[in-house]
Amino acid sequence: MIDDVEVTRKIFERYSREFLDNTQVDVIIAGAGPAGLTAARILAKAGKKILIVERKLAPGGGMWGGGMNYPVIVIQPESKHLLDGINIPVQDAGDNYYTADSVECVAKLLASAIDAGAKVWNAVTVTDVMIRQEKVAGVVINWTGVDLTGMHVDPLTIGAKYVLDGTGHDASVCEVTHRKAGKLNTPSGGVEGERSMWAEVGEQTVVENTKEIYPGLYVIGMAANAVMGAPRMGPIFGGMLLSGEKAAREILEKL
Ligand code: 48F
Repeated sequence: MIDDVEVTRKIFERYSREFLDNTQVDVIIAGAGPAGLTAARILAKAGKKILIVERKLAPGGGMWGGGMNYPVIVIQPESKHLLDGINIPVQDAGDNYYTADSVECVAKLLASAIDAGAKVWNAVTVTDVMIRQEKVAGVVINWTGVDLTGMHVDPLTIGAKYVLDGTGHDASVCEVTHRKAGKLNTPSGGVEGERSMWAEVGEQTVVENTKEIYPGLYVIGMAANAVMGAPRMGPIFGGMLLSGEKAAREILEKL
């Protein structure tokens, strides 16, 4: 026999237990794109408590659609280990280009992060940061539905030793930190804004620009180029994976 009210109770009991368990974590990652999921996997595998907060219902960010919705991505040889390591078949396309199935990439990046112990909250938006002693010490969250409709509902706060802005082109955690807390570690002190497509430069700078952009706040993936005024790069994803890996390794040394 299935009792509909019991179904409700089971969902709420488990969710509230898990919610409470994640109110203070080692690292919060805003955005479940390829950069955020890669960072989550490496950090969680090292035993850290990781919470990913994803605005949309489906994690995966801009990776699902490959290039113009042809579900294939291109990566460079130096990032291949990050797909090989989670059993994603990568094809040698010649001339130092490799390709992978974009849907398979999202599925396995997500599954491997969860298997490593990372928790994903979907349909939840990071709307602000918590600052203590001039350091980002957590994020402010609300249901995406509330955020989109603009209902006047006050948010909740989750604490973390480090926060990663993996929100892609929006760089929204950096933007709100700049607006409310002060200068970022960028040439102007603000969000410089991304430049037009140039894959060769963008793929290099996305790794260089992955850094602690404000005390306690790292910027990763496309957000790193958006913040630092560097180009976008379209459906080549090696830099996103390497950016997530770089941030995770740096944070592991500090935790
Ligand atoms: O955009 P996205 O995939 O970021 P990424 O990991 O990868 C970029 C590539 O997909 C592509 C590219 C490759 O060359 O340029 O764009 O840097 O994923 C970002 C995720 O963050 C979520 C958003 O829904 C997406 O899934 N997101 C954005 N703002 C917020 C957020 C927010 N305020 N709170 C929570 N999630």
